Amino acid sequence: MSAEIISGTEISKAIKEELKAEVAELAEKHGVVPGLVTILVGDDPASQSYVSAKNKTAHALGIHSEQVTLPAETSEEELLGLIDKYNKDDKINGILVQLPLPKHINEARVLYAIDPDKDVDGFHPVNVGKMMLGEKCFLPCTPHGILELLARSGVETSGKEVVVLGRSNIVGKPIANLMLQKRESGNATVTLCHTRTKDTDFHTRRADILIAAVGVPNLVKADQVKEGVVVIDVGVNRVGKTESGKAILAGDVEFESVKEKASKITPVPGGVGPMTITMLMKNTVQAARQAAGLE
Ligand code: L34
Repeated sequence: MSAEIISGTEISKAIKEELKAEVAELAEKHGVVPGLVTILVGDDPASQSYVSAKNKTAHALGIHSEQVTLPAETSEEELLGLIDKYNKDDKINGILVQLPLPKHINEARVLYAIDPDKDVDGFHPVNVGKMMLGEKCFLPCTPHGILELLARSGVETSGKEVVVLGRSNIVGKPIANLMLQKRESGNATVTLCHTRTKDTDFHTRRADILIAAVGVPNLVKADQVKEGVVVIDVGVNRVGKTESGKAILAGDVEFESVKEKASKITPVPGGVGPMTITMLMKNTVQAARQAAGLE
C-alpha cells in the first residue's frame, strides 16, 4: 500500500482562496487593508526565498506588504528602532522578523520588542503564554499549518498517539502543546522526543501520527514507523544543488520508503512549507480585524 499524499500546496490554495475573499470583503465593507512587514537581516539564501514568497503571497491576496532587507552587520539597536517604528505604524498589522538572526543580535530581545497585537508569528511570550492556556491568540505559523493540514485531510487526532521529534520553540514545543489541548486537531496523547531521549525508535514505532521537526535529512526510516502511520514532515533540508543551481530539498523523513508503510504523508517540498506561509497570511488578516475592532 502506498500512502495518500497530503498536499500542502493544494490545501494552501484552498485557504488562500478563502483569505482572498475575506480581504476583499474587509476592504469593501470596512475600508480595511491588512498590512504586513517582513524584516530580513543578512543574506541567507533560504531565508531570502521564504521572505520573498511571503511578500508575493501577501500581494496576491490583496494584503499590503513591505519588505525590509538589512545587511548582516545591522546592530541590535537599529533593528529594535525599526520594530518600534512599525509598532506605531497604523498601516502595519503584522511584523515578522525572519529567523535565524545573525549571532550578534539577541533573538529574544528582538522578539519581545514586537507589539503582541502585531506578532503574527506568535513568538512573543504573551502569545506563547496564551497559546499554552488555550486562549485566543496568534498561533505560530508552522504548527498552525500542521493543525490545518490534519483537519483538512480528515485525520482524526482525538485519543491518538502523537509523537513529535524535535523540541524547538518554533515547531516542536508549540505543536506538542496544541495537540494535547481540547481543540480541533487536538485531544491527542503526545510524546515529545529530543536528542536526549533514550529510545526514540520505541516511541516512533507506536506513533499513530508522527511529526518530524529536527532538521536532519532522511532521519526517519521505514523500520522506525508502524503500518498505517500518518506522517507530517516539517524538515526542509537543503541537501545539494541541481546543475542549474536550484536547491535540492529533503525532509526529515525518508519519503520513498516511509510512504509505502504510512496511510498518509506530507511531501517535501509541497507539504508543511507552503502552509507556514499561508498561515502567516491568516494571522495577518486576523490582526487587521482585531485592530479594526471587528472581533
Ligand atoms: N520569524 N522565521 C520566522 N517565522 C517563520 O515562520 C519562519 N519559518 C522557518 C524559518 N524562519 C522563520 C519559515 O518561514 C521556516 N519557514 C519556512 C517557510 C516556507 C517554507 C519553508 C520554511 C517553504 O515554502 N518551503 C517550500 C520550499 C521552498 C524552497 O524551495 O526553498 C516547501 O515546499 O516546503
